[in-house]
Amino acid sequence: MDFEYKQKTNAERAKVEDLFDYEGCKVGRGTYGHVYKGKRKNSTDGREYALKQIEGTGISMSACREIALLRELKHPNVISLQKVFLSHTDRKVWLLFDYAEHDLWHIIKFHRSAKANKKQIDVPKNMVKSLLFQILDGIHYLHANWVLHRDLKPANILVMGEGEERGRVKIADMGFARLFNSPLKPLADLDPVVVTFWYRAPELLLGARHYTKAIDIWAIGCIFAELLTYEPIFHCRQEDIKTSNPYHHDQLDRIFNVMGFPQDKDWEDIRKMPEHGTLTKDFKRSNYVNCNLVKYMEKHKVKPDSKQFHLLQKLLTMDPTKRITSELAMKDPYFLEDPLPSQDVFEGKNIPYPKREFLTDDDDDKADTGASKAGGADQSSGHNQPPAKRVRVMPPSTVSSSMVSSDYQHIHNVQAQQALQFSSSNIQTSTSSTYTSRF
Ligand code: 0SQ
Repeated sequence: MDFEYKQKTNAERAKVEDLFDYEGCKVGRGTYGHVYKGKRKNSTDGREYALKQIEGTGISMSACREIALLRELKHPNVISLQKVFLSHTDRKVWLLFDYAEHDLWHIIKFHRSAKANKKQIDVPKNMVKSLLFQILDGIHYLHANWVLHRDLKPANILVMGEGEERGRVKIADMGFARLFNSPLKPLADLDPVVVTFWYRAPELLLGARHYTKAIDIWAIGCIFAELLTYEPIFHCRQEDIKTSNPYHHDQLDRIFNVMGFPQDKDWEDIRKMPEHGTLTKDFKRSNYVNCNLVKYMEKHKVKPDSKQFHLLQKLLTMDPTKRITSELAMKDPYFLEDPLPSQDVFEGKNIPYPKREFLTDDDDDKADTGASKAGGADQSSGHNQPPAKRVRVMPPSTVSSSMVSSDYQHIHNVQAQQALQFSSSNIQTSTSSTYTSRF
């Protein structure tokens, strides 16, 4: 390439380190990369940004996919990609997002500790309703555009702090799921990592071969229950995953202990599930006769005749074909009853949750042993996220053998390549069309 032209484009190219202050402000680290809280240099507006430095170098397949996907999406309740920076000196890819100070993992943890310490925290009256409505709104948008999340859990539900979008939910994916982009892909060749299946739908645990919208809806039901009780509804001992088998006996046992064992009439096609044979061999219906969601929620002071309980039941329906859709859930009587959901989930009240802590390199090392301070094992609560062994620091992340259908995956890979080759309005570079080959 023409040397002068290269010099000119190099000089013109905006560099993340020239535009943002972020040194010493790492707020997250995981297999997906590092996330920093940053502010624009030479700006007095005080606006905060999240800068994600993608793990590895160059435009990897997953970087490609993330950029291609996010640049197509625009919804107030879905994380929004502002810009991409390609750093030519170290071949790093940086993604710029608006900064979300909170997430449901930290919010729930805060309330659980307060409850354990008998500390009274005032929660805005309709906060749970507003959170749920906005989660459904974001997921409805994704589902309408045939994007499945595949790893919904409290750590992936961000909430904006003070600022223009105060108290607004942003659905994100902080990472990991896409490392394993098929539920059938063997995990056996990986280091054993401790993972949670708390948000996994029963059909996945019984060997369902494809991710579906209904699987995301089950996870939303789990999150809703956790917001109402501050306890993960399907809490289960975490396992060291050494096998690709989707069947997890203890996790299914926990689901049946809360929900009861499904009647044949409630889930007719359960017989067609790949792991149905194992299920009938391992489980006895009679062990769960006294188990049901009414009892479980009553124990947690949620009335079975309330609208919130009825919606929870529709979200946590065992048969995926009978589970409510996001569209119908948003029209549920729960959301029509006073108090109505609001845009600012904090309703203008004081936000009691602490800001994210900055991580040090020391914390990075500790992440390898699960002793991180930012979202690592929460020893006090007894509801730890997995002691992260090379899994995550903050927020905690789980391994989820996730996927969309393989067709979708393929389309996305092709689109991702094309998008990066022929784009792009928001990729901060002057010679974008040649980046994939040269970077
Ligand atoms: O939140 C992110 N940083 N990324 C993100 C958000 C989402 C949806 C909420 C739209 C599903 N997906 N991703 C994403 C993360 C990693 C990869 C490789 C691809 C997409």
